[in-house]
Amino acid sequence: MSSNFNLDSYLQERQQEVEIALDQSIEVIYPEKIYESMRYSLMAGGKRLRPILCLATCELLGGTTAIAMPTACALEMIHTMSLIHDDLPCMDNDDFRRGKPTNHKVYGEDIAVLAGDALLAYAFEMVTKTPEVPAPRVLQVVTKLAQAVGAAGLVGGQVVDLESEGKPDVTEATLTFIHTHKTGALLEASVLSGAILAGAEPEDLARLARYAQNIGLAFQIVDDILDITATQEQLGKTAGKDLQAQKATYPSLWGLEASRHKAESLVISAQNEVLPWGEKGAALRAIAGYITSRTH
Ligand code: GRG
Repeated sequence: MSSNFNLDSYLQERQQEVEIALDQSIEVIYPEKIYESMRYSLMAGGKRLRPILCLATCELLGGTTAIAMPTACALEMIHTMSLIHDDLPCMDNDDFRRGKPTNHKVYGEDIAVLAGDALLAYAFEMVTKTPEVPAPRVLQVVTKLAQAVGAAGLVGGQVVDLESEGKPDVTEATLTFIHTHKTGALLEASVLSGAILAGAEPEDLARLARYAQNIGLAFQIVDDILDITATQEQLGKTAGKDLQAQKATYPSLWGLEASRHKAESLVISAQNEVLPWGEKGAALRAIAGYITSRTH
C-alpha cells in the first residue's frame, strides 16, 4: 500500500511530546542525588521508540495521546532502567550509552543500581496516573508491563544472555530466546499497552502482537548488524562489543547479508499485519520500515 506518510516529521513530533512528558515526570527533590541520576539517564536522548509505539497503537484504535502518555513514559523508564543495569560492570560493563558516560561512571555503581530500581518502581506509579480509562484496562497494562520486565521477559532474556557469553555452541533457538525476551518483550508490551488503553478487541491484540513480534526480532537483528558496521559516534555506545565479548549474534550465525534479508522480510510481515487498518495503519507500517533503515 503506497502512502504519503511523513515518518521523519511524525517521529520528530512524537519525540518532542515524549521529551516534554518525561521532563515533567520527575523533579529533583531531596535526596537530590538519586533524582539527578534517574534524570541523567532518562533525559539522555534515545529514539523513544517504545513510547512512540504505545502512542501510535493507541491512536490507531481511536484513543488519545493523553490516555497513553503516562504508560508511554513508563515504558521509557523501564527501558532506561534496563540500560543502566545492563551497562553495570557485573553485566555488560560499558562506559558509554546514548553518547554519554554510563550512569555508574558518573554516579557510582551503588547509585546506578538504585536509580534503575527507582525508575522501575516509578514506572508502575506512572501507569496509575492514566486519565479517563476504566481501571480494569489500566490493571491489564500493569500486568502486561510486569510480565515483560520479570523472569518471563527482560530478566529471563538477560540471564540466558549472561549464561551464553563466550560459549561457541549457542544455537539459533537460544539466541532467539534471548532476544524475544531481552528486546522483544518490551517492544510487544509497548504496542499492546497502547492498544489495551484504547479498548482493543482480542483479534486486534492478536494482530498487533504478531506485528510487534516481527519488528522485535527485526530490531534485534539490525542491532547486531549495527554493532559490526556502525561507529561508536553513530551508536552512542561502544561498537564491536559483541565480537569482543564473543557473543553469538545473528550475523555470526547467518552472515551479514542473510541477516539483512531476514530483517527485511520480518518488517514486511509486520507491515502486512497492519494492512487491514488501511491508511490509519500508516504510522505503524512506517515505524516498521524505520527498524531496518535506522543507522543507530
Ligand atoms: C528489567 C528488572 C530489570 C532488570 C534489567 C539488564 C537487564 C535486566 C536486561 C537487559 C535488557 C537490555 C539492555 C536489552 C537490550 C535492548 C536494546 C536493543 C536496547 C537498545 O534500544 P534502542 O536502540 O536504544 O531503542 P535507545 O537509546 O534509542 O532508546
